[in-house]
This record gives sequence, structure tokens and C-alpha cells, in this order.
Amino acid sequence: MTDTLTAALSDAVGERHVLLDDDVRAPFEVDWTGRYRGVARAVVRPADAAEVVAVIGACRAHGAAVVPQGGNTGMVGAGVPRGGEVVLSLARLRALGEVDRAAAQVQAGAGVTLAELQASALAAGLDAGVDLGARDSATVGGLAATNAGGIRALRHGTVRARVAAVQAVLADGTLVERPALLKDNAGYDLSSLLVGSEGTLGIITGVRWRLVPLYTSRVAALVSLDSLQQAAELLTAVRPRLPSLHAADFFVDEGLQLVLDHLGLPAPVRTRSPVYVLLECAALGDPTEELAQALGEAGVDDAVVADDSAERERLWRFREGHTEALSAAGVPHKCDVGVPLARLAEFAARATEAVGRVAPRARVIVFGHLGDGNVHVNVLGPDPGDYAVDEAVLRVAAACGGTISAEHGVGVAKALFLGLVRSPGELAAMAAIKRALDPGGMLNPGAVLP
Ligand code: FAD
Ligand code: 2HG
Ligand code: ZN
Repeated sequence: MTDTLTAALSDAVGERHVLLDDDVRAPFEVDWTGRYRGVARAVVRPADAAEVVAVIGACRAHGAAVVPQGGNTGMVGAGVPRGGEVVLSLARLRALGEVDRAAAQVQAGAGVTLAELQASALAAGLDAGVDLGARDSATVGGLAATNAGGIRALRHGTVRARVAAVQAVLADGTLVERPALLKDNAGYDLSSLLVGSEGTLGIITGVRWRLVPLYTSRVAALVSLDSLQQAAELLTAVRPRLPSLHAADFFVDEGLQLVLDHLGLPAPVRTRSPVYVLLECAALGDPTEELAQALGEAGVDDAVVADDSAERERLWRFREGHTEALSAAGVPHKCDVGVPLARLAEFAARATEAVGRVAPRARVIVFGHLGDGNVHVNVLGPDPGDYAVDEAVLRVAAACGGTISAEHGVGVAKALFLGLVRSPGELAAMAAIKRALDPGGMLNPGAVLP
């Protein structure tokens, strides 16, 4: 069986792009966090959409399940095999078209990295409208498949808002593609359905990406606060006064200390505080005065302000360094949740308490995208295979009127908990969509739907 599948995959993409040796497959078999791993039957690396069609045909003919993979920076374990699937790496689909400045769009292959997309937009005087710490590895296909958020979602929305059209291969081998028209109401929007489907409904081979204006003047401010409640109040006060607000993230002192230790950096402020908020404004004209005034009116008299790019990047290192610093300290349980901003402080207190009840020695570190009510609860200590702390945190998020996944997706990490925030009717509708598009359950089995 494996031999005929291997031969069919080799026919589809060429023998050298079917990876079979243990050590060559290894990096595709474990996720970025180190929490999820499994053995792949093979890793296959097509070069274009036609080869993806051929790979899907070969897998269907041999009854092989497929796990799509882009940059493998996902946080919910759904880009790596659970056991015996074919890993379909889209990393070689790297065609990047010329930016259409009139439409402010660019066609990008699934394997183009976010950093490459950002550079091409910048060269055309535009902006990709999305940014996140994994920019050098995360791919256009993965970003669309997870409907990634990141630090600019506050201003430009999640990746869904950036997708004008998706090109994809369905489980039956059909290649679907829409023209990128601003207005196109001719039937169901398959592109939108595929965004956020985490590889369970189709293989994204390319995206027509909507770009946004490039705001050349930027300023950031790091504000020290006493509590998460104050952080929420600060955002509520400044947001209406800051049309240029571009990002509003937060972290706490315990997380900052981890980052400082890991990166060997000096502290950004002389006196430690329980909570820090990092605001960034971007506009065509200098937004420094606008930011200073809004902070002053909100009662903030002391902030570290950075307007040149090196200094701004330095401030962002303290925030973006969290993921790396946490992984250096252990294998974190990642609970990416969303809650109404007004309940942020309540959520953090209740989630920490709930973790304490099931894992008294665990460390809980929260940070995230304040403007989106998006909290990254990271728990260090419990075994990777133990889901008690994950369940405890997700239950509190649901009880606070929030969601169990704000931006990372459901994957395999949260599939069992989807019922906390989705009604039986919604789950049945999702299962019906899955059955209609993938009746054999070939695409990313075990992800999203339990
Ligand atoms: P992968 O990890 O390879 O795959 C992710 C999921 O998409 C899997 O289910 C996979 O099967 C599916 N998939 C991948 N490619 C395709 C395709 N072409 N067709 C169909 N399905 C596909 N995420 C955020 O939302 N916001 C952040 O701020 C953020 N910051 C991060 C910072 C760091 C340091 C790291 C490591 C991760 C961060 N992430 C963040 C998570 C991650 O980068 C995103 O989820 C990203 O969208 C994943 O892209 P990828 O190419 O690595 O996808
Ligand atoms: C971020 O915002 C990412 O930095 C990763 O979404 C979050 O590491 C995490 O938990
Ligand atoms: Zn995030």
C-alpha cells in the first residue's frame, strides 16, 4: 500500500519532493511549541496548484489522510501529523505576483511568507495590513487557513479582511478560483468559507491579498500600569481620541522578566509595574502629538515613547519576545482566548485561580492584544498531554462571554472543547459542511471538529 502511494506521489511531484527518511521528515512532524507530534507516512512538497491536484488525487485513490502544512508556526497542533497521514507542505508554492497598485492587491502563492508579502507591498508603497511575530516563517496559506490576527487586527481586521479571493484544491481534486472583484455576490462565498477552516475543507494554493495604505509616520508608547483593569480603562479612554491607533498590546511583569532573562535585555522602565501596555499609532503625518495628548487626557504622565524605528522595534521585542521566552522555559499550554474588554481583569483573575485548582504548581502568564480582548494565557508546568489546565482556562473564557479561540484556531488542541462556545445546532451545521466538502474525512482529520 505505502509503496504504491509513494510511487503515485512521486509521479505527482517528482521523487525528490517525497520525503520518506525519518530524519528528513522530522522537522515536519513536530509543531513549533513542541507539544504536538506524530509520524507522517510521507512528506510531499508540490511546486504548484496542478501538482497539489495530483497529490490530492493520489491520496484519495490510496485512502490516505492529508495534513496541510505551511510554515509550521501554528499554535494548536493541526499542522503536524497525528499518526500515519501524508503531510502536504505548501512551502514551495512561492509565486508572488506584481502588486496591482490600482486595486491595491497582490496574488501570492500559499508558500509565500508574511515577511516576503510585507516587503513586496512596501516596495509598491502599500502595506500588507497584517503583522505578527512569526512573520519570517508563517505563510500566506497558513495565515488564511487560520484566519490569523496579530498586532494590526485592531486597525485592519484579521486575515479574512485581507483575502479578496482564494485559490484552492478541494478534497475531490477540484481546483476552485474566483476573480478578485470587490463586489461578487454570485452565490456562496467559498473563499470566505476556506478562510479559518484550518486545512479541513480544502488546500489553499494561493490568495489574492488586499493591501492597505502605508502609514509612514509611527510612534509607540509603553505605559506602566497597576492592573489589567487600568489597562482596559486606558484603552477605553484613548481609543476614541486616536484615529491613528495601530496596535494596543499588553503584558505583565512576570512575562517581562522571562523575556529579559531569556534575551539578556535591560528593563525598558526604571520601576517595575504589574502591567504594561504598548500602544502604536501610525499615520501619514506625525501622530506623536495626537498620542501624547490622548495619553495626557487619560491621566498618563509617564510613558516610554519611541518614534524612530530602531527604538520602536526595541519596545516591541519586550512584547514579541514572550513566545520564544516561554518556550525556552518549558513546553507551554497555550490558551488563546477572547473576552469582552470590560471583563479582561475578571477573566485573568478567574483563569489563574482555576488553573491553581487543577495544577497548584503551574505558572500562568498572560499577555496579548488588548484592543481585541485577545488574551494569550500560557501555562507552564503540566505535562503536554494533560488537558486539565486547558479545559479550566477555556471554561472561564466561555463563562466570561468570550471565545475559546481568538486567533490561533481550534486545531486539535481545542476540538474537544468547541461545544463550550458553539451550540449543538452550529456544530451540526459545521459537520454538515465538512461532510459535503470532504465526505471521506481525508483533509486534516481530528482538527476543528472532534
Ligand atoms: P501552519 O502552522 O503550517 O498551519 C496552521 C494551520 O493551517 C494547520 O491547521 C494547517 O493544516 C493549515 N494550513 C497551513 N497551510 C495551509 C494551506 N495552504 N491550505 C490549507 N490549510 C493550511 N497567530 C496569530 O493569529 N497572531 C499572532 O500574533 C501570532 N503570533 C505568533 C508569533 C510566533 C512567534 C509564533 C511562532 C506563532 C504566532 N502565531 C500568531 C501563530 C501562527 O503564526 C499563525 O497561526 C499562522 O497563521 C500559521 O501560519 P503557518 O504558515 O505557519 O501555518
Ligand atoms: C502573539 O501574539 C502570538 O505573540 C503568540 O499570538 C501567542 O505565544 C503565544 O501564546
Ligand atoms: Zn497573538
